[in-house]
This record gives sequence, C-alpha cells and structure tokens, in this order.
Amino acid sequence: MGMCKPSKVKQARVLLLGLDFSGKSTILYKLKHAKDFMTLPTIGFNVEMLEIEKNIHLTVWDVGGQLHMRSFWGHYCEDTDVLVYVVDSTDWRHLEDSRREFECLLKNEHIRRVPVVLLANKQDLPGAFTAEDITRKFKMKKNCGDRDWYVQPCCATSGDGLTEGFHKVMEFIKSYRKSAEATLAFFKQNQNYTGNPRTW
Ligand SMILES: Nc1nc2c(ncn2[C@@H]2O[C@H](COP(=O)(O)OP(=O)(O)O)[C@@H](O)[C@H]2O)c(=O)[nH]1
Ligand SMILES: [Mg+2]
Repeated sequence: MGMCKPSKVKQARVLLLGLDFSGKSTILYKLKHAKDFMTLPTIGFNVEMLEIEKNIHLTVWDVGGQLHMRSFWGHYCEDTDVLVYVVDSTDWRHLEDSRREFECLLKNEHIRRVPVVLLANKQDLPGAFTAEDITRKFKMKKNCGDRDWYVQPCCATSGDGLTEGFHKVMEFIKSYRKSAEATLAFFKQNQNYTGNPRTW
C-alpha cells in the first residue's frame, strides 16, 4: 500500500474589504481569470482560491461593502493573514466614510497585528486621488502603527498594479508567518502557553 506524501501546499487567508463599488469583486475575478468580468453588487460574499505563487494557496474573501454588510466585516477577521482594503480613488464623496470604516476595522482584535495592503483603485479615471493622497488621507502611518502596510495604486479593469499589490501581499504573509513561528518557538518553552499563532 502506498504512503501519502505530505502536501507541500501552504494555505493563507486574505480578507478583501472596502466600500461597495470600490472594485473588490473586479479585482478578485481579474486575478482569478485574468479577464474582465461584469460584476453585480455582491450579496453576502465571494470566496476564491488564488495561487499567486506556486504552492501557496490564498483563500480570498470578498465581503460585500454595503452599509448593512459592514457590521458583519468583523466576523470575517479571524485567522486572516493579510487585509487588502480597496478604495475607489475617485469617490471623494465617500472617502471619509471609507477611512472611518478602515479605522474601525483596524481595531478588530483578530487583525490587530495583521499587515495591510491598501489598493487605491480606479487610477484610470480622471481626477483620481493618487496613492500618496490616499496614504495621507487615510493616515496610514498613524493608523497602521507598527504593522506592515503598503499602498498600491491600481486599475482593476485593466489589471494594472494588481500583480504588484498581490506580490506585496505574498511578501507580507511570509514575514507575518515567520514572526508567528518565532513567537511560537519562544512560547513553547512556557508550559502554560495556549495561544494559536498563524504558522504554516
Ligand atoms: N474605470 C474603472 N472602473 C472600475 C475599476 N474597478 C472597478 N470598476 C467598476 O466599478 C464598479 C464596481 O465594481 P465591483 O467590483 O462590483 O465593486 P465592489 O462592490 O467593491 O465589489 C463596476 O462597474 C466595475 O466595472 C477600475 O479600476 N476602473
Ligand atoms: Mg462585489
């Protein structure tokens, strides 16, 4: 009887959030299928597995951003490795709303140390705020504290900037897991340790 080889595939979980109409589902399906998709407003959530790098499977949760859905965002935070927050860089009317939701999200205890990639989407449209504008308006330095963070300009419809954004996601996942491993090794010496850090 043959022995099963242990799987080399590693799993990580990415939470894709942002106000409705910011472009989350377009980003998800552009990355998944490399082509344009007609999106409909997301009722509830979409979830897809992406393989940006070989043998690392990202489970990406795209949760609806309508007002009534935002109160559920917190329920999706547990076990998250990276938060990807999408902003419609042209929607100056809702930018403050988006920032407020973002700040509230960062306070969730499950993602207290989780790295953040903010995608400043819709850069193809005239009058879009730049990544630098968004960095300033979202007070990234202050709000993200000592967690890893990065702001990537992108255009979900053409795909520009998405590869760069998700390479940053991969880089953050690896360093996040590495530091979790170090934490685990340190605390394993302590018999009373009952935590469950996110190691591979
Ligand atoms: N011009 C432009 N339109 C975009 C871009 N990203 C998304 N959209 C459009 O914005 C609308 C909302 O996108 P969707 O992915 O459904 O947003 P979601 O509610 O955040 O999932 C759709 O009509 C998309 O085609 C972009 O980068 N540029
Ligand atoms: Mg959607």
